[in-house]
Amino acid sequence: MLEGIIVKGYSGFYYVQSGSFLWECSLRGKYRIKEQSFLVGDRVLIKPVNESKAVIEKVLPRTNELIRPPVANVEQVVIVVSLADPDPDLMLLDRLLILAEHQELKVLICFNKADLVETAFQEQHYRLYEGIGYRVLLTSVKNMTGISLLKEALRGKISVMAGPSGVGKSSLLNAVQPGLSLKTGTVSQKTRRGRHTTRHVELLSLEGGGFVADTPGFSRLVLPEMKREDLSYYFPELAELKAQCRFSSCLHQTEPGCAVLAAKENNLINTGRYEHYCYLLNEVIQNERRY
Ligand SMILES: Nc1nc2c(ncn2[C@@H]2O[C@H](COP(=O)(O)OP(=O)(O)O)[C@@H](O)[C@H]2O)c(=O)[nH]1
Ligand SMILES: [Mg+2]
Ligand SMILES: [Zn+2]
Repeated sequence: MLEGIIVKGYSGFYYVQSGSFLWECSLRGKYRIKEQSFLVGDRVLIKPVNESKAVIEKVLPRTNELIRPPVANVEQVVIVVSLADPDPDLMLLDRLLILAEHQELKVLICFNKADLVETAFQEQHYRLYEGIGYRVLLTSVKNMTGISLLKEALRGKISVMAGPSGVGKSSLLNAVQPGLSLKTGTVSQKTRRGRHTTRHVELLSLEGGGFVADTPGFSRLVLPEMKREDLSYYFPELAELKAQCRFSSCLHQTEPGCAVLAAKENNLINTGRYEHYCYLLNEVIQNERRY
């Protein structure tokens, strides 16, 4: 038997990558009967029946399971933010960071289209998120900036791309591996809803080992269920200060003895990040009523 990874499912077959070979697989009878759901990303044991076809004999335990896109065993999310065209949406970035942390995924932030903006603007973004402790790359598909670092970061893992349409997710992957030939489009072409949506999730196999899904991750942006006191744990720079607040239930709004407010006064934390925290706190409080 061979071990491999399901890279796509298509009209009743599963395609399993094992080493450099792609097997067209059907399911063993017992799996068909149980209607066990298989996901792209599942590690499986297959038994070849001829030189190109095989049967899936066993699914190995999953480490996790993303819903959007439906992929198993995802280790990393690459959040792509364009520095221009479209303008960086840091509110969306901060939201995606929470969703990724909640799923316990490794995060890599790519500030893309660096070629379109001044160095100072690039560095401002880089320093802010790097300073908080995230892994950050400045990339440009046009100048090939940061592409080899991105390639390195994708190696050997199952990753998903996240970020809105038009930021350059597909372009970055094409730059990492030109053979992928993913469709890319101009921003204006993309505003037509559904134009580039793919129904089948596919994991792209990378030359150096590893897989990546170009299907945008986290298309549903609802924050995970949590208590209002817990939101600041998702903001590392606030989480660090929380223990110094007078009240353990401090929400860092107007409470006396709040270490976060003190740090804000002294410009030790970024105002934009703090504002996003306040905005999202409101959302968490609204959601509490629903659960
Ligand atoms: N100037 C510049 N344009 C880029 C860069 N990356 C992507 N683009 C352009 O941005 C548009 C959207 O790219 P695409 O990869 O389709 O974005 P996606 O929707 O996130 O997959 C395309 O016209 C790309 O050529 C970059 O680094 N610099
Ligand atoms: Mg794309
Ligand atoms: Zn506080």
